[in-house]
Formats: sequence, C-alpha cells, structure tokens
Amino acid sequence: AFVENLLKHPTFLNNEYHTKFIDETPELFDFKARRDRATKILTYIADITVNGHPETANRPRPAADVKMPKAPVKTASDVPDGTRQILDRDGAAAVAQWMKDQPQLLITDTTMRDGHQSLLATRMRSIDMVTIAPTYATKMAGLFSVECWGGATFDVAYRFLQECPWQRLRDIRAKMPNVMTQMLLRASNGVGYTNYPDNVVQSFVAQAATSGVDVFRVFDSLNWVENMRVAMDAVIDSGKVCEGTICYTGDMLDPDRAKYDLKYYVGMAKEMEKAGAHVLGLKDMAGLLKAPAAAQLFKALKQEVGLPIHFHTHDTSGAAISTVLAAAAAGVDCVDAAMDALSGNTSQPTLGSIVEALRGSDRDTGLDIAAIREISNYWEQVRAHYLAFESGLQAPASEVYLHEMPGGQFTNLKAQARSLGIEDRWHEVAQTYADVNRMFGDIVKVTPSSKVVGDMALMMVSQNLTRAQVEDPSVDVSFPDSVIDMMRGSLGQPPGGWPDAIQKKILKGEKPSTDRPGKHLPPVDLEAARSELADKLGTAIDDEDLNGYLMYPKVFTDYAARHDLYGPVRTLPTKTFFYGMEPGEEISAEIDPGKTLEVRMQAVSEMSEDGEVKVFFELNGQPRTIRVLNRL
Ligand code: BTN
Ligand code: 3PY
Ligand code: ZN
Repeated sequence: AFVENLLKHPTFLNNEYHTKFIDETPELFDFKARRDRATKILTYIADITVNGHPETANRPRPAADVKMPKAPVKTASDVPDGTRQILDRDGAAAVAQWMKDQPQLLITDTTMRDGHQSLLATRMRSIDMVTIAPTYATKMAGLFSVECWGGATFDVAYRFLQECPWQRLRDIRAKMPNVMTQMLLRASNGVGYTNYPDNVVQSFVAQAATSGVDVFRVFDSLNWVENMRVAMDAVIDSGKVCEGTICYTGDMLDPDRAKYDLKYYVGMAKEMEKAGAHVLGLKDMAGLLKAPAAAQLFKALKQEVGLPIHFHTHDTSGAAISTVLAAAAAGVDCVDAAMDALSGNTSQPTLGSIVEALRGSDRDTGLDIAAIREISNYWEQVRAHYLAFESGLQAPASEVYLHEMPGGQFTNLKAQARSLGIEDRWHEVAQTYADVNRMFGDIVKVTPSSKVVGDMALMMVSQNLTRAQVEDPSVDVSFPDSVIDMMRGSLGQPPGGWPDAIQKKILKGEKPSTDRPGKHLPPVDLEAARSELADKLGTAIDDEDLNGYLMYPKVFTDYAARHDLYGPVRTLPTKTFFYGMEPGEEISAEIDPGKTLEVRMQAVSEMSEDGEVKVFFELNGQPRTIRVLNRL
C-alpha cells in the first residue's frame, strides 16, 4: 500500500519525488508496505530501468560490455593471522609496540575509503568491497590495516547508495577477519559536519567499535586538541586503537607560514601522547608535505615522542611518493596508500609502487606484489562501473600548494563550481580559496573547516568579491551561514584564535564563544530518540540505526523510507543498481547468506495512457510483472 500511495501521490506524479518528499509526507506511512523483499528489489530494478538513477543522469555511461568484477579469491580459506589477532589477543598498546618493533614500512590500504572518496565522489558500493575482502584476508595479511569506514562514506552510503554503512562494516569485517579495519573520525564532528553532543559522539564510537572498527583515526578540523578528547577517550575506553592525529597544513620550511612550524607539530604530537593516543597520525589531507620537510618532521617526531607514527597523504601534486620515501627513511612506522587502480591524483600514492620502491631496502614492506597486481586488476574492473562519478581531472598539479584543498574536497568543490556555473573560473576559485584561508588567519582546512572555506570562496567568486572588499568595513557582505557559524566558535578554536576584525564584521556584534562547543550542547536522551524514531517509522530501531539517526536524522529517515520501498538493493550488482537491466539480461542477488534471487528481465512494455510501464521479469524461473510510472 505504501508504494501505491507513493506512486499516486500528486507530488510524485508531478515528478518532484525526491528524498525529502517521503520524509515530509507522513500520510504515506498510514499504510505499511509489507511486501516481500524480492518484490521490493524487482520494483527498484523496474523503476531504475524505466526512469534511470538520479545520480547518474546526464553523466558519462560505462561501456556497454563492462563486466561484473571478479575477485581472485571467492571465500577466504587460508587466512594467516594478521594485526587483528594482535589487537584481539594483546590489546591496543601491544599493537603500538608491535608497530615500533617492525623493521618494515607498514602499509594501510585506503582504497575502500579515501581512495574512492577522493576519486569517485565516495560512491563505491559495499558489494564491490565485500567481494574482494576474502582476497585481502588470504593475500594481504601483512597490511597494517584497511581503511574502509568513516569520513564521507557514512552519509553517502545512506544518502546516495541506499545502503546501511554499519552493514558494510560488519560484512567487510566478517570476510576479512585478520587485518585491522580502520576508520576516519572527525572527533566531535563524528562523521558529520558540525559538533555533536558528547554523549552522541561517545555512543557512536562505542557502536563503531562493536560493529567492527579496530583503528580510529581521530582528528579535529582546526587541530584543537581540547576538542579531540571526548572522541579519543571513547576510543580508548572501547579497547580499540586510538590514532590521535595532527593535520598538516602550510609549509613547514616556509618562514612566511611560521604558525605551523616544526615546533608547532612537535608540541601537538606531545599533546596527543599525553591525551593517551596509541598511535600518532600525521594527516596531510591536501598532500602539502614535501620530502625535505618530511625528513625533518618525522626525524623530530621519532625523537620527541614515543608513539609509532602513521603518515597519510594525497598525491594531488604528483610528488607524494617522494614524501613517502623520505618519511620511510626518517623512520615513520606506517603509511597510507591506495591500490594502484584507485591511486594517484587526489587519492593516495600508489601502493604497488611504494612496495616496489622499497624492495630490498631496510624498509622492505614484505607485501606480495603479485597479489597487489591481482587485487588492483579487480579494482580496475570496479572503477569502470563508476565512470559517472569520475572527476575528469587530467593530471597532477602543483597548484595544490597554492589552494591547499584536501584531496577529498577538491573534486567536490569543482562539482559545486560547475553547478554554480563558474567551473570555467576554477583557477580563480583556487586563488580565492587561498585568499579566504589567509583572511581567516591561516587555518587547517579539512572537513568541516575546509567546507566553510570552500563555501566562502565560491560565494566570493560568484559575486565577484575580492578579499579587500570582504575585509572593508564599508562594503556590505552577506556571509554564508557556515562562515557565520564557524566564527561563532561552533567548530572550535584555531591556534591563536580567529582574526579580530573579520570575525567582528562577520558576527555583526554577536559575541563569539571560545568554549569547547560540546560543553554547551545538552546530552541527547538516547532512548527517547529511539522510541520517537520507532514511532515515526513503525518499526523497531536497533543500536546501529539509532546511531545513524543521531548523526544524520533526515538522511537516515529518508533512507529508511526508501528501504521500506526497495528492500536490500545493496545486494544488486553495481551496473544494475545505477542503470537497471536490459531485456534478456540475467543477474543474481544474494539477499541472505544462501538465499539468492535469480532475476531475468524479459521485456519492457509500451507506456499506457496513464503513464505506466510494465516490466516483465522471471524471478527464480517464475514470471513476475512490475508496473512503474514513467516519470521522465
Ligand atoms: C537518491 O535519492 O538520491 C538516490 C537513492 C535512490 C532514489 C530512488 S532510485 C528510484 C527512484 N527514482 C528516483 O528518481 N528516486 C528514487
Ligand atoms: C574526511 O573527513 O572525510 C576527510 O577525508 C578529511 O580529509
Ligand atoms: Zn585523506
């Protein structure tokens, strides 16, 4: 009944159906759809076949003959012990000690998180990760960790991929039981864009640990240690590995950027150690750390702090591998890299190339290059399915040292510029982004502070405003909400505070706060939130759902409403999910372990008077017809 209601609702018929619609139209829930999951999935396939997927409309389409990606190993049979066993057996401190004891350079594979976040707008679906997880378990047991969760992947899973991020985590964990999983956590910003109440952050961390995260990389978007403690303490309490992380910005060797000099980084590293971090993370989210600076920085950090060090960078400039090699020579313990087919440019440096570069040296990674090639070949097949989300970035560029945009933001901001009709003024956007950074006092730019700088830069370029005009008290400027909010102190404090004059102009007399935002956010009544949501959705809410809802209330309820309509669409092949099926095509979808739907699409009818189309299927050999509205 839910579907029928939805299909007949005037808003839907007017082709205005979007995620908000379901949420804002509670009468749809008056009739609970309790159709079987197979019918739901067929409804989804029929709808996409007829109407297309909104996310791939007007985007380049994968080649017609693109093949289902095949993993070299289907089920993990011979699974050697890995870092996960060290953590489970001996605990987080033992993992840290083990890292320091190893002569080889340890590697984290970021393909399943930052790799596709930075190259494919975070759109990689779970099935493409879970399929290769057994191969990682059998052939890549020597990795330090696999980064596969957090950052932008959490809300993109619900929002655009119609899948549960927690299930992704559990599924990867189950198929790769020997290598530690790793996530990126924006400290008090959780996996969102603003500070959350302390108990929401604590609950989220506890749930992530329970659902399968082993290593938490915790950073603050202004490098404000005060704002990292709640998240770090929660990780430590969970028994998992706390990677207290410094964001690298500026240029350590440039006297004009003296705010972020060696002393600054060493000082913050000591604070991370004091705060109880097991591992020190150095997160170079834009890829700004150059080899000579890396040599000095990691040498000093190794001398001044007792923690093992984990280095993360991006290859936007094309020079990342030189920095990684310098870091390795200076004694860094672990580095991030992406599998070759999803590496380079705004992504991480190339895993196979790092392994080869160090072969035979005292930092030889010991990883199997043949296995890496096989796995990369798999990722190459996967990537071909996501052509719609490619950025079109042609080459690495030294311009990153000017704008300092994080790899995960770059392509996103470019898309935003495109939608504002100013993509042809991209290099102005880049220069303005740099101007805004200086105007805001030279800050760390990483989610969410990077988004604020980006919002401001786009506003200035589209309104033809210069920095001088924005700073001029006599020029009236209407600032983006995110900028006002940041100047109020809602994201916390940057080193040295916000510049007085521009803060005053932005806040128009409002008094900013310098307290930790979480201090003033009242705790959420978790059980009240759970029953409110359960009432709204008419279904029981488990802990994972509750934590998803607390992070993203609207995104979650939209997801839940669509899930009710379309069922477990995460089990569909990626091509089917984004493009539907062709007449004569056959696919299978394993909706439960051992329960597989065999779907054959037979034909699509002509459109009837009232705009309906019939899609004819065979489901496990039985004929099924699904009617959908042609909304195009
Ligand atoms: C989104 O809402 O952004 C993507 C999730 C899928 C939305 C479904 S896909 C089938 C149907 N057609 C649409 O245009 N939206 C829904
Ligand atoms: C994120 O927070 O998603 C990032 O990748 C920051 O670099
Ligand atoms: Zn990154």
